[in-house]
Amino acid sequence: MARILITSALPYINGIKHLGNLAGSMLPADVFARFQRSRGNETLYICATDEHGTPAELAAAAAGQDVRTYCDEQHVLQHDIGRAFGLSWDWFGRSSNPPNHRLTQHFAEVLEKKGLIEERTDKMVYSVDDRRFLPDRYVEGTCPHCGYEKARGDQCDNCGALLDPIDLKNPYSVISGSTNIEVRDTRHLYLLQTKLEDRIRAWVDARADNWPGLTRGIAYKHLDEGLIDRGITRDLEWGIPVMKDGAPRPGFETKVFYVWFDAPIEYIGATEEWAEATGGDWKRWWREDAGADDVEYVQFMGKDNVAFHAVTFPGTIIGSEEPWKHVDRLKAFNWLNWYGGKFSTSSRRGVFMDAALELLPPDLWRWYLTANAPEGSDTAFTWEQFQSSVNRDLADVLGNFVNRIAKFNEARFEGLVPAGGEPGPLEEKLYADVSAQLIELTAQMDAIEMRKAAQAVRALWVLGNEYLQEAAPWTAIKTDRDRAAVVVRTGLNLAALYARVSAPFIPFAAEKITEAFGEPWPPTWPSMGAAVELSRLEPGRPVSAPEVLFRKVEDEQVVEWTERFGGTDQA
Ligand code: B3M
Ligand code: ZN
Repeated sequence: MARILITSALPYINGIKHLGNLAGSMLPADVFARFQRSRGNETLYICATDEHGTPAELAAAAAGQDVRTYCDEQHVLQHDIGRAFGLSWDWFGRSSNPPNHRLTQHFAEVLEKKGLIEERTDKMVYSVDDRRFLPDRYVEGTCPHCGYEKARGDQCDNCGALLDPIDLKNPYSVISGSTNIEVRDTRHLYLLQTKLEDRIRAWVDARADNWPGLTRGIAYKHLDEGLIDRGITRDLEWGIPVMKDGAPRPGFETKVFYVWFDAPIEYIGATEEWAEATGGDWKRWWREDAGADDVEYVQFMGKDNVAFHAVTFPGTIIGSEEPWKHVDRLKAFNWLNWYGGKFSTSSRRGVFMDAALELLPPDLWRWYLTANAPEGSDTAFTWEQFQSSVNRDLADVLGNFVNRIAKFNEARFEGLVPAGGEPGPLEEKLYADVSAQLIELTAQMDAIEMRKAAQAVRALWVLGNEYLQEAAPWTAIKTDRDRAAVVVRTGLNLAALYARVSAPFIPFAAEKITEAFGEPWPPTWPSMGAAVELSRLEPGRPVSAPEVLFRKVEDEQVVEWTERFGGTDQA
């Protein structure tokens, strides 16, 4: 039994996430976690809200709330909506909780002892009208790299470059819109990444062969551009206080750690929260001197987060020279776009997780977003594609199969798994085809190739439909009841198998099938031997037809939602 630690990028606290956020981190991490658990691997899936920095302060101000109250409320909302989507986090923590405070302060202290942190006076953007410094997202302007006019102080959303606010051309305050901006001196802690550069590169070299091309490319792009010493404190009130020898650090009383310094540390902090709540042992997952050396650690994130996970956070850990668990595999995703443009949190463009669940059950979203995951390139959500994908795959192929075979069994075999007859050539062929697809599916799941894995699941569903069509139990029953019994028994076993392999993708429907068939939940992943897996249900076991598994998305709904959500190609 292996031990698998899984984290997905921590969603910012600034409001319910859109489908693009879900598709590029939390959902694929959940699919992978469910797969690993069903294989019997000891699995820990950790996530949390990322509650510090300018995103939190700006959103709280916009909501007219103090930051703490805002974060308290939004954390609960994000937790509940994630659960409603079936996200099977073992823990959903908060970066503002005490473990992250302790750990972040610990890392800073150790890094300073190793000579990797330095106080520097540096130039920062200051808004004269707002009478304050404008860190990160408090300032916007034109990107010096690509000319995009709404680049944020910390990062350009257009070209992905990490920015320093003073690099922006034509800067303006996000608080007041004022362009009365000066560059003033302020004192901050700097992490000396220039001293770490060689060690980080060696670390990347040692594992990047195992990373997908997208991750590897971004990691080396950043390394090749050359690392710079990075400010890890900010002139903000909300965040983790900067300490020295157990007291506020002189000169830093009104400053806190930079959100991107503390956020990845919350992966560890949230595991500590989990341990406190459940009696688990967090060090077994995170400290190589406490058993974590045999953990496989897999991270999920959107491509804009890769540099922080592949270069800067490893730098924090490497610099500490402490035996922390490092990431083994980094799975990154491109953008899910909304038609021709981007989803946007600030302008509420696209469908958000709460609205999605008001429209349709979670499995439909989960299936579409996994089967069409933005893996190889950016992909666009359109209602038309969504409708055809879920209607065809879920309703026509899977739903129809399960319903048809279970109903037929109720009509002709009193709803009991039929006895009698021996498998023949059609079944032998089916076993061979199903075994091949099970091998393919398991390999793609292992490789975290979400689209290919979904394709393999769909191929298994199609095999069942083809089999039923050819074996035609409704004809056989007229002349050869034993033959019909073999086909129905095989069909029911296929349906039960579908529940097991589909559960990571569509857990709600899978559970309904499982229940109707009297199978155990949570499910176990099948072996690759279809002959055995398709002879599991013992004759005489009662099985019922689950209620409608998937309702079709109607044309009128597509028209209505296109109108309501502004689905157009105009960005
Ligand atoms: N909250 C950024 C994002 O959602 C950030 C991820 C933190 S992971 C440690 O894009
Ligand atoms: Zn840019």
